[in-house]
Amino acid sequence: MTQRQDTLYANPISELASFRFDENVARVFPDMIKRSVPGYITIIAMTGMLAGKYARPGTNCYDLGCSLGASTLAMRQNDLPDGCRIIGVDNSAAMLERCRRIIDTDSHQTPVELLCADVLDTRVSNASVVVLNFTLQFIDPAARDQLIQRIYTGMQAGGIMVLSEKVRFEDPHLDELNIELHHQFKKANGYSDLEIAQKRNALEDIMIPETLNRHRQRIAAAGFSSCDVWFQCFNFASLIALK
Ligand code: GEK
Repeated sequence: MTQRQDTLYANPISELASFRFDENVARVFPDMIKRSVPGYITIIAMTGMLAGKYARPGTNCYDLGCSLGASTLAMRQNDLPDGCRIIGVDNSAAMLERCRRIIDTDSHQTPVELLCADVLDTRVSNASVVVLNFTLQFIDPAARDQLIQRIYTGMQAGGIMVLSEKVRFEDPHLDELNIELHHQFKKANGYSDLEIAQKRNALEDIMIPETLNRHRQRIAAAGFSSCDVWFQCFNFASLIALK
């Protein structure tokens, strides 16, 4: 599938609507996420490696908010044990339709099931691996505790959850600094000041980052036995939590 450049916010938009994961976004998504999220490539590749280590025979590996299936493919390409099944979930039909076509071009063996559904309505069961790569930040904060609790309940002992997020810093000075560094990262990747500002405004009400402490506290409250950050670049971090 051809990869197109993200120019969605390149021209001035008089009435800026909230960001939506529609066909326009799905079409440019690989370029958008690589140029916008520091460490994205590393996080996806290591998600696959972690799944290779923690997936158990006969269990489910979930990719919640799978978009075009980058984490699903990274897991699948790590030769998961016999009887494993990957379940990718996304509530954007445009994303999922493209995801299906991409997965169809991959010849690895692990079965992949793709569900067009809200992760808040998705049953998690018999899971040895659960991945939320940059998805929780789009979920209503009031629903996040319960989602993580349900994930924990649906996991096997010894299983792993990978949670990657844009984060906020408690110290306002550090928060500002990291926002600025992230914008510099985007500029270095070819986004203009206008593109950065318009995208930021479009995301304002639908992407709500939390502090690492808030994530840690929620993960501990759900019952996970341990949790820590394994990757961070500026205000983007990835945590692993073990049941
Ligand atoms: C990757 N993990 O490439 N239910 C299901 N899906 C949702 C929901 C929801 N309630 N809310 C948002 N999404 C991917 C990247 S992108 C991150 C994930 C980003 C989906 C939404 O449709 C989108 O595809 C994805 O979560 C977030 O590693 O764009 O910054």
